[in-house]
Amino acid sequence: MTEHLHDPRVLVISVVGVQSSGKSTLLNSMFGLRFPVRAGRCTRGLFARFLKIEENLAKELGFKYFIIVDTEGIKSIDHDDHRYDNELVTFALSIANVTIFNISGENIGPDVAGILQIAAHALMRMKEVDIECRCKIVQQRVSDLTAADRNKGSADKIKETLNEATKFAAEDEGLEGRYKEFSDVVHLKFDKDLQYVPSLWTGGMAPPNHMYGEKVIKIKRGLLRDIRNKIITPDLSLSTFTDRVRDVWSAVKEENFVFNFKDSVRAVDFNQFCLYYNERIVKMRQAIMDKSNGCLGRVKFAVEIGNSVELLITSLEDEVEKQSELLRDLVEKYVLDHPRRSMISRHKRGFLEDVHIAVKDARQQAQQRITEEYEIKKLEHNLPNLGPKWLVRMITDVKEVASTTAVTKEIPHANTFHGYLLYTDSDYLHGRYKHELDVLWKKWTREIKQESGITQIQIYPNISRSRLGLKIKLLLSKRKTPVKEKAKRRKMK
Ligand SMILES: Nc1nc2c(ncn2[C@@H]2O[C@H](COP(=O)(O)OP(=O)(O)OP(=O)(O)O)[C@@H](O)[C@H]2O)c(=O)[nH]1
Ligand SMILES: [Mg+2]
Repeated sequence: MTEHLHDPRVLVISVVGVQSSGKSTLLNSMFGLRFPVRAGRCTRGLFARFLKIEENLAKELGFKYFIIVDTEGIKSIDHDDHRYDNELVTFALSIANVTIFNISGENIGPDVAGILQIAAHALMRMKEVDIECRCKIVQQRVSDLTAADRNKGSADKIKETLNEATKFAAEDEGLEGRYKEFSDVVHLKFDKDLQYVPSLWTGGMAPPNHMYGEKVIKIKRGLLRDIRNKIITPDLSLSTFTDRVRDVWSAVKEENFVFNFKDSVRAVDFNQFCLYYNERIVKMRQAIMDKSNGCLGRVKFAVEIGNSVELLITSLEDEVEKQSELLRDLVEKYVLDHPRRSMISRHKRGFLEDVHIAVKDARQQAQQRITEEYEIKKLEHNLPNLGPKWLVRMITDVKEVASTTAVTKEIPHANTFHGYLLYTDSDYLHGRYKHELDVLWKKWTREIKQESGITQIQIYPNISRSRLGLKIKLLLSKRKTPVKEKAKRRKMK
């Protein structure tokens, strides 16, 4: 079709609203269409009609086709999860140049306001990729046309709620400078874009209300006026519309976070809970690390008097227990003191489960640090007598491997022990040289274990080899006669 019609420009109009609020009837009356209409749940999913504009009008407007999108009614009993509604509304808003919010009855209920809020939140993110949206609110089945005055108060309330929600969402997105009101996210002017339509059926055997048709025509004229005045512009061609549908659909599907919440206030509340919790986790980690630093200071002494590493770690356990309890209490208190306690308490269980995992993780890290230090100190303690001989051995071994694998030219210091320490943990090494060094490492640790008599020593795979190697080197070089002293002795001779 795109090819056949030479990829024409299109203007997309969508409608959203509660189930059976008369969306399809409104579009049918406005554009002479035949979207199915029925009492009870009728439209399912989204339907689009491609509509050719009469030639003279097309010339005047500057484009030839409308795409009219009718959507499934929100708040249907088939979808008790708000996620479906949120996705549907955001999708309909994002693919259209203008979206009609169809409201049945005198007021926008909290449910519909919630959907509008979540749409604002998501659209704020979509605006980052330049998706703009315009919005009209059609309030149907209001008792008579003077309702406009009566509804002024309710319109102000709606506006206030939406602006409040926008502020929340903007703060959460870190965009408070850019979005202050709902109309900053979705183009909507309350004085012009909020329209009232009387009921089509006045009841019983009464004929259709002619005022309905007149009012609908008036709304349609307003739409066309906005198009003529370039307030609403057809910025998409048929092919870019198809692309937009695809892009927006994946964006909507990826927006898991926001859509899982009924409205943006809830999303913001949850975010703040996360922030608070994460700050506490950092503090917990710090406290356990501080405690493990204390243990590290006692490692040397523990090795000298022959205490086991397990004994050393016991003192860490008290702190871990203390921190775990503290965190759990803080989560409980946060929920208890929260102004929307019943809502936020739903997340409590998840956070409490997470406390367990986070504490376990911090404990494991601390234990590992202590064990690593313990092994090194034990090695130092048992190694002194092996000194000079081992340094010479290691240097000779490394040189030999470097020369046989011919890497001396490619890798700086490859044939020195220093080079070995420098590169042994890095990804820089590969091929045969790396393999030979791995073999060497195993041989050295095995033989050091044998010679030092430390049969129980466990070289943990995650102990950094260069760290252990460096320790060995320092230890061995300490045993060597210092250069200055050598020179002194030579002089004396
Ligand atoms: N009383 C009254 N009934 C209306 C009005 N507009 C539509 N209806 C009736 O309400 C029923 C539902 O109308 P639809 O246009 O199918 O409503 P919808 O919002 O498209 O419904 P879903 O697609 O199921 O969400 C139909 O029986 C219509 O005849 C109205 O202004 N007043
Ligand atoms: Mg319908």
